[in-house]
Amino acid sequence: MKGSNIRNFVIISHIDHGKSTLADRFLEITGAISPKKMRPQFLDMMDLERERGITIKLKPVRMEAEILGERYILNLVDTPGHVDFSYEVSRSLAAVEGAVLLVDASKGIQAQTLANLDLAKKQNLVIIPVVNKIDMLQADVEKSTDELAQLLEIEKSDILKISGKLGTNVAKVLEEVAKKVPGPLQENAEKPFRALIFDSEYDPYQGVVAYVRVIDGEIKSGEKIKLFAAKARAEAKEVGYFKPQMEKQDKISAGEIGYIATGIKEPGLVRVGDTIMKESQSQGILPLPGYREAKPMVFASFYPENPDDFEVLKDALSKLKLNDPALIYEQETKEALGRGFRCGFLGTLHAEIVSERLHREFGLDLVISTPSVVYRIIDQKDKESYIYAATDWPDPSKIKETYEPLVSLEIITPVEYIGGVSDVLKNFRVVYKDTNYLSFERAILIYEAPLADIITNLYDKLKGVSKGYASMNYKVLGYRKSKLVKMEILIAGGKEEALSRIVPEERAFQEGKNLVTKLKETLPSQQFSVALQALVGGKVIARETIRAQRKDVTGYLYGGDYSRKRKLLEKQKKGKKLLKEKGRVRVPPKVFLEVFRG
Ligand SMILES: Nc1nc2c(ncn2[C@@H]2O[C@H](COP(=O)(O)OP(=O)(O)OP(=O)(O)O)[C@@H](O)[C@H]2O)c(=O)[nH]1
Ligand SMILES: [Mg+2]
Repeated sequence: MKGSNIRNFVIISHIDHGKSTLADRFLEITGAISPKKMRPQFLDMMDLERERGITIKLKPVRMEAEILGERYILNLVDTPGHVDFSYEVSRSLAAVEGAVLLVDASKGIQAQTLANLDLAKKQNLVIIPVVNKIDMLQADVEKSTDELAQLLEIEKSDILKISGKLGTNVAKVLEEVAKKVPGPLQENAEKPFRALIFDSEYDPYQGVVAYVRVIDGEIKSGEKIKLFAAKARAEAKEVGYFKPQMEKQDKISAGEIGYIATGIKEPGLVRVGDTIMKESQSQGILPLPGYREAKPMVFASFYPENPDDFEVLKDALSKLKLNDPALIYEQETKEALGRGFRCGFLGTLHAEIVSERLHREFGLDLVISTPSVVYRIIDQKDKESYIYAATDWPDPSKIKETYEPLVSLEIITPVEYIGGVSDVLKNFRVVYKDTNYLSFERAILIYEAPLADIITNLYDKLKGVSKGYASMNYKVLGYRKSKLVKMEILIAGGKEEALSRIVPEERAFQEGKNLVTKLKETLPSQQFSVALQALVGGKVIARETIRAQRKDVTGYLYGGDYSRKRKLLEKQKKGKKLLKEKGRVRVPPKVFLEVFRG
């Protein structure tokens, strides 16, 4: 039973602890990327990732290096740190044998350090603990090393101290990977071909391209394949490695990470977690374990601004899902909005990224309903139903009881910020439960909270009061009875169904006021004044007015020309009349998510 010289590993950490930067150094050391082509966070290739400075997609790359006198093939998967993209992490973990666990020495252990470590342990991965950013002025290397040693129950001397930015000790990380991460068993090369799909994307020429970890056997370009769960047959039109760009090979073999272009044009047939086999060897072959499906926490409906784009949206969602399997969607029709899709996301950043990708990659402008959690309702006839969008909220006279999802919220913070964190939480409906300590200086505060409260802007607020040190994680506990009402928004007298939301009754006034104020700030002003109203049960609970932009209409005309001026004012009047007839001000797509963020 000899292990091969292949090492498959991921880098995991809390957001921003330096995974992609460390990957840069690996790419340099191994010569995978030439110095001329290098740029910071090289593997963050999407424009959105570069603009926001965060990783959104997992990214595999194959490198080769001589380490301690031996030649190794290193298959690295860089993962995102933001909690909304944790499904990318869990899929990556199933494709590898080891994980480099990074901790930023200026921040210490944070919430997703713990969450991602848990995921890696469940997969029985070898963990290589590393304290990063030791070059920083604010770094407390000793403290971070202590915390990590305690957490993993290991000696402090087993923890590497590096600077991914400067390259300090980075080569040692690769040595540890070579020494400690087991190589895939060579005997698997003799078995019938099996590969796990851990990601995919759509290519207009190649069809669906499956990202795979080959478990057994090998496959060559041109061979016939079978997808186990989908029961689909196809041909491996091309196979190859990620360098990190796709590079064609004659074959890919047991233990390796690579891709198989399937030529399949129907996106739904290729699912992550499915097993690819060879058609000629599929008799009696068992599928690989696959993944748990992602469990969406937040729902929002997407409607094309132009109803004619419905089919484009449908096609776009199916292609995007290949590359973002945490996204789920289902067709729906609403009287006020037309045909669209109810979409499920892992969090609000995920919702935002999906809408942005639909816009950038598929040219779609969308009306997006206010993201919402799933509510449970018992009606007067004792019938239970689940509500995914405020638009589906029944008439109050039909409702007997309302319930909302409750979570256990864990906030990790240095003790000096406990006061600030508590102040922030006063504005949220949380109940304090317990405090644990990671070390003398760092506490884990545990609360119970409604999911709806924590998915909006709690995270940003915590960051704000703690200089970025506090972090949070949550687990859904179940449903809790709660008095909830539907709030509706009228813009210039017209109901804007997509902006309706469910709010706790005791907070309706405050929420109404916040919402119309936010709308006033974000809606572009019109040539006429626009009334903004929030209603609960048909009663106005808050109002604001966006003043007309009257001056602007004629402002650019110099003095005298009265007739032209009059014409413009006439036009303005017409606008007002049109508005009265249509009863609608156009809400630009961006406003929906901006208003939600609060
Ligand atoms: N001083 C210093 N800064 C670093 C180091 N490593 C990373 N950074 C900085 O930390 C920030 C985040 O780095 P990334 O490599 O994008 O972090 P990441 O873990 O990949 O982030 P996500 O993928 O979004 O979770 C960037 O501004 C980096 O320049 C380091 O060793 N020293
Ligand atoms: Mg990254």
